[in-house]
Amino acid sequence: MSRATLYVIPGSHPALAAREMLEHKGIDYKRVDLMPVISRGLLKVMRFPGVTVPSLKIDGRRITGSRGISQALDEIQPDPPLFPADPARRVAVEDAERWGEEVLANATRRILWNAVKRDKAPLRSFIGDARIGVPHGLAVATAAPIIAAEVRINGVTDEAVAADLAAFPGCLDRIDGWIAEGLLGGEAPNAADFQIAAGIGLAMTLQDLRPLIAARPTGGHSKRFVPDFPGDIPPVLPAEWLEPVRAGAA
Ligand SMILES: N[C@@H](CCC(=O)N[C@@H](CS)C(=O)NCC(=O)O)C(=O)O
Repeated sequence: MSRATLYVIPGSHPALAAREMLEHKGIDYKRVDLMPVISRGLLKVMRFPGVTVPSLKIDGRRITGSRGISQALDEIQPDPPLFPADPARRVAVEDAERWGEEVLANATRRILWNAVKRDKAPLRSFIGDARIGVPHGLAVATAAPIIAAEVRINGVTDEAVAADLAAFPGCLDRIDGWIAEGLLGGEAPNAADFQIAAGIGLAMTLQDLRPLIAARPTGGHSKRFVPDFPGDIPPVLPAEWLEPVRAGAA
């Protein structure tokens, strides 16, 4: 039996993908909740190869990154698999998973921090039952330096986020297409299902975006693979940024 500890930040989408993958595999694990930014120093001290969450310690191995985790989980416990046995289908799932991480998850992370920069109060709704070492209200009240650091670390400029939103309808079309062709949303979940469902789950925490996503196959897909995504952000993004999303969803 594998012994696993998963390091997460409450509401982190790749961390939620990792949690769902561990649960899908039936691997027992301990979850450790970290505060953003502070997480970096702790993961470094613990000698992980990177400073982001999710980071997983399992069977003496230390892995940082949701895609490294999905690969390692299949090595450690092949059943049920996260990648198809057929080589061509495996490549297709790996490509979709990589897009989910490099394009979708980065865009939704930038959108999230831009919204939180405008109003930090909704951060509290992301913490849920997490044990972060300080009272949740205090964590939110003192979050300004953490938000400023995340904005810097993740390149959260207004220009980048306006561009992310302009590209977002294309992301939704791409995911709906993959669902229609059966690459995503099949009977047997794959690593791309979890990665992409989590990225969309984060986008759906924004009331600005939720109704536009919920009406599409990708909304149902996200709810199926990451059902308990925490967080709720009332409308906060500039109306002109949302125009392309509304037009693309119509
Ligand atoms: N591409 C990485 C993303 C890692 C990442 O940026 N994680 C964020 C949370 S979503 C994090 O650790 N943020 C805290 C920080 O960088 O200070 C993955 O899929 O694991």
